[in-house]
Amino acid sequence: MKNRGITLIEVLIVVALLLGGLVPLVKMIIEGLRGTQIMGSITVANSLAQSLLEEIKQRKWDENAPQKGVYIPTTSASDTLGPDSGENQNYRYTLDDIDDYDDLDDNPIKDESGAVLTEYANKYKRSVVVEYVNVPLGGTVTVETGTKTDYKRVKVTVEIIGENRSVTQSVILANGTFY
Ligand SMILES: [Ca+2]
Ligand SMILES: [Ca+2]
Repeated sequence: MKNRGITLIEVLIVVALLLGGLVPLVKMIIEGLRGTQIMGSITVANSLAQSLLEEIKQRKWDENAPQKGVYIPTTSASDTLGPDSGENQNYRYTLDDIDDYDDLDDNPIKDESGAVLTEYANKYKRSVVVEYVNVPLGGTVTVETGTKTDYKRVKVTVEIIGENRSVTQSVILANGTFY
């Protein structure tokens, strides 16, 4: 029997089948890579949030506290949240208590000395909110706007620029607690 070889139609069918299988495969790979990239940026954002939170936890609870972890009555806590005289959020080494970080807008992201961390510039930005909260036993934490309480909540948000995503980490720190 004569070997008739492969016809053009057959070749085209094989090519079409290959392409048909390739397109979803390539799509899957691209989506996978994109997913990995998003997971990567969320991991970085979380570590940027974590490191700032750790830095803040090194500060004393209040401007009027003599040192970290020393109890002071609520009445003598400073009246306003935010940096105090001579302190500058662009140079975070000047911040000595946790609420000095309130309203911090860390964009571009900087280290404590104020040096821009270029690897994160235009990719991430950090912001902080510090507020007095009520922490009732077994109840829900509520924000206290009227007066001072013995609890400050520190919330660090890291936004991934261009991805419309952000991560937030927070901690509640109590007056006089060793942490
Ligand atoms: Ca201060
Ligand atoms: Ca302060």
